[in-house]
Amino acid sequence: MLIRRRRGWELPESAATPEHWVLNRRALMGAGAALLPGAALAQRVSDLPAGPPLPTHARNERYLAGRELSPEREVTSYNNFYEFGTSKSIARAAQRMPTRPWTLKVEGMVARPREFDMDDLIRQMPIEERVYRLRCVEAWALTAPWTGFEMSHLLRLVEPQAGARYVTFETASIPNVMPGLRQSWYPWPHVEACTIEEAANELTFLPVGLFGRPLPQQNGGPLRVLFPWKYGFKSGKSLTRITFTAERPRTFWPTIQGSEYGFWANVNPEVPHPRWSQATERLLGSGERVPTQLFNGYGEFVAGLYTNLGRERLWA
Ligand SMILES: Nc1nc2c(c(=O)[nH]1)N[C@H]1C(S)=C(S)[C@@H](COP(=O)(O)O)O[C@H]1N2
Ligand SMILES: [Mo]
Repeated sequence: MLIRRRRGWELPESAATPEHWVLNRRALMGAGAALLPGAALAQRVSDLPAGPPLPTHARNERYLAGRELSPEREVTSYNNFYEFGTSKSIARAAQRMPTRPWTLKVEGMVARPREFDMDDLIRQMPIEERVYRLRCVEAWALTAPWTGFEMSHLLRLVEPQAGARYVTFETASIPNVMPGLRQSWYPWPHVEACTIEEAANELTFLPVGLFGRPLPQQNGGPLRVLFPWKYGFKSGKSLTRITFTAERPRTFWPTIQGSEYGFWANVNPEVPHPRWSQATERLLGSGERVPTQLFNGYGEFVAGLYTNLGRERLWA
């Protein structure tokens, strides 16, 4: 049992990109289709359904990734989403999850608790595109354009109470489409959390789109959260509830393996995972190894959040 539940995390390097996609991509390039994004999209080689284009939203140039975008195909086919299984190839299974109607509950210590219909929420929020890097604790990383809205806008709508100190993000539990929920040794539902200050930070983003299309289920559609300066396991997918509390909640990964995964999970190349180094990361697509940066390179935005927390285990 122990081996089983650890398996996904013990394969950080071995679960390579499926070879047939690499081959197919070469064939596509050979046909000259990769020159035009539109042409490439029209000739998608995989039978994984992709959504229609979203309306165009301006890219916010304040957040520069300093890296090329990862290939869309890799980002949408190499995923961690344990509700659908512990392999990286859960995309097809995830796409069986219906994303409409979809309700997001925002509750707990807020002046205005709300139940948002997904499409109403999107209409009320200022939507923009941001290119963010995402660094998995397993040492693979991606760079992608996400369409969505800043968490701070949602905070303004629901008005957290003065005593609210933590924000919990809960993923949908839909047993008939999520085979992973039958793995009862996991503490479902997936909940991860942050402090109210982290939630209000300008980087905390709620994507509803990816590469200019509705956010695919395998990447957390229809709505997820992104903390680009934290290890990826903090960025919960397919959210149905956001709860404000005074106490720090018990969250998913620290419950499973508290010695390896903590509450804060800020990226730090100098603090190794107990079973591997975090000094470098492997880029999805090219497979290139590059140095990992403190706070995943977002220190200018977030380092100030942690100056008075010296006693906390900030890096795991
Ligand atoms: N509900 C849920 N959210 C999740 C996960 C998960 O298993 N379940 N995996 C996390 C991990 S470990 C990572 S690295 C990222 C991966 O996001 P991506 O598949 O969009 O790249 O999602 C995070 N969010
Ligand atoms: Mo991860």
